[in-house]
Amino acid sequence: MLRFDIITLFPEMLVPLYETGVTGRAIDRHLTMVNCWNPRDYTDDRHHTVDDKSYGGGPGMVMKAEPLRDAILDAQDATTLSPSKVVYLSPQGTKLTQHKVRELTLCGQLILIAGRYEGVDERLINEYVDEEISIGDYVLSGGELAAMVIVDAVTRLLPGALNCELSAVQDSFTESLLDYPHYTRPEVFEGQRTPSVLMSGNHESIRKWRLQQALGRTWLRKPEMLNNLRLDPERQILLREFIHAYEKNSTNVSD
Ligand code: 9D3
Repeated sequence: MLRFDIITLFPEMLVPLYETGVTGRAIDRHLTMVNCWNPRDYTDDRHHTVDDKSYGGGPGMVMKAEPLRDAILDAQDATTLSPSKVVYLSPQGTKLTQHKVRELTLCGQLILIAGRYEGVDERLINEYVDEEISIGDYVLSGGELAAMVIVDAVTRLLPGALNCELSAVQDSFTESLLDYPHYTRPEVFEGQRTPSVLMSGNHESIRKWRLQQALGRTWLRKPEMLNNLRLDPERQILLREFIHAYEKNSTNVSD
């Protein structure tokens, strides 16, 4: 069982995660649990203050450390599942990768802190946060969507979470390539035919074609991914063939 405890001022944002798709089913199947903790419930002043002005001045508010700390401590006290890891979602974090997602599946409890405003008091991070993670180089208005990204990406790797186990695992090699193109009925859409090999029923030709497409698209769109791979002879030949055909086609006749 992997338990997600999300610390957020906007717990309503997380509702679709419980109710929908892979993440919802994983809860039904007791593979995961998702709980929200609202820092506002850990305030005792009349206005339930969770933020304050930044020391030193400047625009924007900062999330106060004490309500966040008390929410973290309650989340930790709510379970014996281990190991427990505290992740702060922030634009300053290490960029999330599939490697990191795999690593997070080994946790018993993941406490995800979704910040709002300019961020949280640095001392809360120093004392309570194990990892700071960003989901990419663009600006969100808070950490909730990033927390949902982590819950989704981690959950689908848990054994039994997907209906079709094969599409998650694949082999470790195809996982490091881009996907091949997919087609379904009708056979012709707005004049575009489905590649005939996919209609041939020849499973070996189809396997080769898909592997070649995966290699070729990786070469075209994310060539740096190929640098870290050792291609076996079959894959070398398929890729060479793809590059040859590509270069023949993209050479203008008037050149
Ligand atoms: C425009 C405000 N920025 C001033 C330089 C700082 C800023 C503070 C808080 C920018 C974004 C946010 C809110 N973002 C997140 O909480 C966040 C996030 C993101 O914005 N991008 C990628 N990953 C993440 S994880 C959490």
